[in-house]
Amino acid sequence: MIFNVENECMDVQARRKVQLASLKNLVEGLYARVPFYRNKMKEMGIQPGDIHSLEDIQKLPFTTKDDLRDNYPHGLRACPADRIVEVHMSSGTTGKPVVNEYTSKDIGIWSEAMSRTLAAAGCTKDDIVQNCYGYGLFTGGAGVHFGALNIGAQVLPMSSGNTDRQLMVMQDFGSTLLTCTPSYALYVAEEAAEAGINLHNLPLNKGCFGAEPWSEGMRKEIEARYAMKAYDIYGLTEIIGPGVAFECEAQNGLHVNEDLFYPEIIDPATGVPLPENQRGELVFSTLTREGTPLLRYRTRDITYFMNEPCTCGRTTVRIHRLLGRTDDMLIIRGVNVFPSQIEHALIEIEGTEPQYLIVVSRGKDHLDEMELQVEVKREFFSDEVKSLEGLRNRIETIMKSKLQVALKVKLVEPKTLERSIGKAKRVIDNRSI
Ligand code: DLL
Repeated sequence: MIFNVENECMDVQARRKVQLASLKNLVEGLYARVPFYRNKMKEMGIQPGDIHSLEDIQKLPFTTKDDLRDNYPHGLRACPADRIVEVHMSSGTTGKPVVNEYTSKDIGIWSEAMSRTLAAAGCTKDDIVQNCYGYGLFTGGAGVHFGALNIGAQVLPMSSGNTDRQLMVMQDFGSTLLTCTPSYALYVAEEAAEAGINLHNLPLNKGCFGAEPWSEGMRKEIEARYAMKAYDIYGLTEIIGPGVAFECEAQNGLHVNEDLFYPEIIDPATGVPLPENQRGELVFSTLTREGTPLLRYRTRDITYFMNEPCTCGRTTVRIHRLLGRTDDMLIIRGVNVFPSQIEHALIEIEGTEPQYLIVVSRGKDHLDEMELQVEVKREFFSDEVKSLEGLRNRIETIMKSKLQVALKVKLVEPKTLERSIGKAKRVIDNRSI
């Protein structure tokens, strides 16, 4: 189902006109209201009046995750504080999170973007949406919630975890649409099998999965276990949350909500935009946002544009399912984790050396597991077992609170982790998606 035929199926040239008008408006607003952007544009010798075509976007500055960190918490806000009605955050590269501040118009944009996303998976007002994305600072729970309400569907705001209860509700309330990370979907399916629940007999028939990389193989597995259609949905906190791009029934690339979020794919080394079918880094400008609008935000996600017309009738450009990242960000159970966050935290923990190795694997239950091997200072290592145990527990507790996801700590003797003469290898990722 197409939620907004007028916008999603608009003539491409007509859409470009709308995008250009929005881009000009965005640039004028940022120049007038956000000193960070005004200064950047002045440094580059550009004024809002210099934007005459969509191609002129190339004259404008990029925004990076570091820019967001440097302007934490409110430096990129483009409206008075009293117009902000909601805030979401996700992990930054160090201690400071990445912040998105929404006005009520922004929440409307998000609802629209997520309505299109859910509708493309077949969601109507008759659906019962079991929303197992986390509610809280994470955008997954709220994003699906707003979209489903806007469609008029019924939402079960489950949040993540507590799998027994998920299964109980799924059966007793007749959920028809499941939303969670793809790895959690597989875990729930496995628990169902263990509990003797035949998912094929339930009304559940579709799911919207994202927030972490997954493969065609994983899709097939989920579709078979649940007897459902599984759709890929993409988004990021900085831009809006989920709802940036989504699959339709063709399941062949993700349609970008490009009247709302203007996409570019650039060569990450040179910043030069790449043509269709060439892999590069995805960049977004928020065309209509008010709270924290962003210009040319570098997502560090790698994909390519698929421009050939889609059988569904939407005319929006598609991106291939995500192919990786340009940085070292890990996604553990849907939570973004940067090795640099771990490093930062370790430096402050007495008794440890700043030598560590992160080993990520996917457990038998399909959920991610993260082990942190940490070198212990020599004087600590000779200590009694009890104090080593204490150190291990302390690191696990600190990491859980800093990263928002649990890991297992393995303490190792000084000088046992391999040293490298070049770039240190801090992560071994044994997951095959
Ligand atoms: O993960 C928003 C979201 C919630 C998307 C629910 C989909 C469903 P962040 O926590 O800011 O936001 O993480 C954003 O997650 O830059 C990608 O690297 C990765 N990611 C998100 N969706 C997908 C996907 C949410 N479908 C980061 N496939 C992004 C692969 C994804 N990676």
